[in-house]
Amino acid sequence: MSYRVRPDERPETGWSVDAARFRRFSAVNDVFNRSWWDPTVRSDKTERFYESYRRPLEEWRNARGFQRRDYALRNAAWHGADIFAELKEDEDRREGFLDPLTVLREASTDREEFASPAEAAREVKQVALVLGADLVGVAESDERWVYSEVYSRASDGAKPNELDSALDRVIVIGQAMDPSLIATAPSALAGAATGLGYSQDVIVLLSIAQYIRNLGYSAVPSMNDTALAIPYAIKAGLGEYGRHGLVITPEHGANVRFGKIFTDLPLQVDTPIRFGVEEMCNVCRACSDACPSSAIPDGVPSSELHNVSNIIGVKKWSVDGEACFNYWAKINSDCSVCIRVCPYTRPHTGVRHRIWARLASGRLRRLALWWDGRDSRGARVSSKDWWSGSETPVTIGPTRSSGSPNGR
Ligand code: B12
Repeated sequence: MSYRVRPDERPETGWSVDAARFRRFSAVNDVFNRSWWDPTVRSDKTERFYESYRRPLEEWRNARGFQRRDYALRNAAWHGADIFAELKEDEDRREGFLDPLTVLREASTDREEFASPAEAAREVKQVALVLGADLVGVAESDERWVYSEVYSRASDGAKPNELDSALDRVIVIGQAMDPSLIATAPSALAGAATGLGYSQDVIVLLSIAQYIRNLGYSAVPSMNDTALAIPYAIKAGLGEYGRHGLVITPEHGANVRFGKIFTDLPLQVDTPIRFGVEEMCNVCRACSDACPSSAIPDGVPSSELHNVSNIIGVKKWSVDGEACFNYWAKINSDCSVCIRVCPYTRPHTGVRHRIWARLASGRLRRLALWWDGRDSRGARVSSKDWWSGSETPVTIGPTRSSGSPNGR
């Protein structure tokens, strides 16, 4: 990584929240939950989409990347996360997706003391990296990003969000996704990168939470449930917000998933970072041009809503979740085209990358984009090439805890 990474000194990292209009988001309104209760989103196609994750499709699409072995791999990659999600469904819990993970031993009754919050944060980050996180940072808990209520499949409506507000620190972890799979998006094969990310996340989050509990503190591991990952990842110094509505990290670009652990262990928090992403997204339209469902805005940040699946009162680039998810239902898999084409999704090693990164985080960013265009970087890789082994699965790049910009 050779971006010019610097602390973001702007209040709220430059994103404007209109306090008078702002309303916390109810998870009942995210587009996945709406696809259960809202007839304007639910359809035969969305049912079939979910079904394709549970049992083999009877008819395979005759398109590369959407054949039997692609779905076989995708669903195998999801298997670990699925086990935890389904474990307590009879208690109306879908752990990791609608409810926090709870497969943990009790916390120890006596507390380990740390010399300082800085020392505690250093140690927890070291532990997080050794337990399998690729990136880790710490943020202060912020009620605005905690769901006002969560979704209950049993009642097909809202239930209270039980997160304890005394847990005032959030450890955010990043898990890089396999770039060789993402390069084939859109495809069921690329969906394996998503599934793997979640399956790995579950184990890493549970292990870090158990470590903290063994020291006598509370720790609630959370994946997609409970709170919005993106504002927390930004606050924890893991990356900057991009036009595609995703966090772009200096190590893996947007090709990364986030999990979080809420804790009362006193930890020093990290500072948000800047490395030219906002300026780059102002001149780049790679994601909005390539998005198959035209769900990504090509204009300036705005607080206008596409539909009830957007949070109210935040001026930002916002994706049309209905359009995005409709496309998933059409192709029977999730889509990662915006990640594939994003200029920050690239091998983060070697001299060429270092030069590119310097250009991208400075005034010559347009030259960096031109260079990418000339090299056709971000072009879709055929799943046939992936299966033939000519696209070797790439090992994941550098790791970092916030506050140590050069990695471990
Ligand atoms: C629901 C959801 C979706 C839905 C629908 C979103 C919706 N509006 O309903 C859809 C189908 C669009 C979707 C698609 C994808 N998603 Co998604 N999604 C989520 C999920 C589970 C909940 C987010 C939510 O509640 N959104 C509803 C409202 C709040 O949406 P919104 O107003 O448009 O706000 C979005 C952003 O603007 C941002 N945001 C919200 N508040 C604020 C405030 C500030 C100040 C800022 C700067 C940003 C910000 O977060 C929201 C993300 O949807 C999160 C996990 C989580 N708990 O955060 C993952 C998550 C955001 N998705 C993720 C990913 C990777 C994807 C996909 C690439 C698919 C894939 N392969 O996994 C695509 C990308 C599409 C895109 N360009 O956004 C990652 C993002 C990682 C990253 N690098 O940033 C997350 C964090 C999951 C994870 N475990 O890592 N997703």
